[in-house]
Amino acid sequence: MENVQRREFLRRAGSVMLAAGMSAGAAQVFAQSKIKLGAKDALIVVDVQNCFVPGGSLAVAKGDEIVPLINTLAKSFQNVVLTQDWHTPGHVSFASSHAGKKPFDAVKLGYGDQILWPDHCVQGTEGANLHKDLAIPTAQLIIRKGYHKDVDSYSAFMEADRKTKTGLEAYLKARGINSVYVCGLATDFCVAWTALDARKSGFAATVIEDACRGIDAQGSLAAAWDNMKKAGVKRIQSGAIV
Ligand code: VGL
Ligand code: ZN
Repeated sequence: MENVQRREFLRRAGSVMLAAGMSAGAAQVFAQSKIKLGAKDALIVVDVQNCFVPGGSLAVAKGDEIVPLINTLAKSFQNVVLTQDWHTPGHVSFASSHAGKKPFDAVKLGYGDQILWPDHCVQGTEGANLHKDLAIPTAQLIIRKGYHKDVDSYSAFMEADRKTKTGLEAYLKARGINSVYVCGLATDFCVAWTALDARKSGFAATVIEDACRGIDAQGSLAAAWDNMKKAGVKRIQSGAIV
């Protein structure tokens, strides 16, 4: 390029950048800046259990893919809580507990509509164990949920009767935590309900989308994102953190 042409090119490139509201330097900083995490933030790793990964009884497609990413994410947090779906044998959420019903049918229970699932995450079984590659030695609390035989609990905060608390809210508040980041399985059930209840309890809530996988039964994934958006749940990718 000749000098005059070159100067003209640079002048135009510069005005494009200014039109976008950024200097070249600012654009670079913007691309690289990560969310600042501290003592008031917690990562909640939802239900990364054998039953929910390929080979399990309620397998979420590609559910195993998120395990290494979650291990990496956890290193950025001072506070990490793990959850385990932890059902009794013959749990009310199992299709096998309802004569004539099959998995993914819906029934009306005392507390509302319940989707019926294959038997999964029965207390003390291999299927209920955390995935063997989940490696988060710094995790401070494992909260179990869904252990009342007649009540399900997708949410890590509140059972499906919408009255019975798991204790997670009080635990987090007692520790001065005001913002939770949620990842794990499944996006449209336990992750979404946990994030929604976090908002109801007054926490800032963010779902790390690529560190989750969904079940997506009858449009449930799109509906979950819609509900979360309306409730003020933020949606980010892991690159905003790591
Ligand atoms: C879940 C269905 C039934 C979940 C748990 O972890 O998302 N989904 N139980
Ligand atoms: Zn369950």
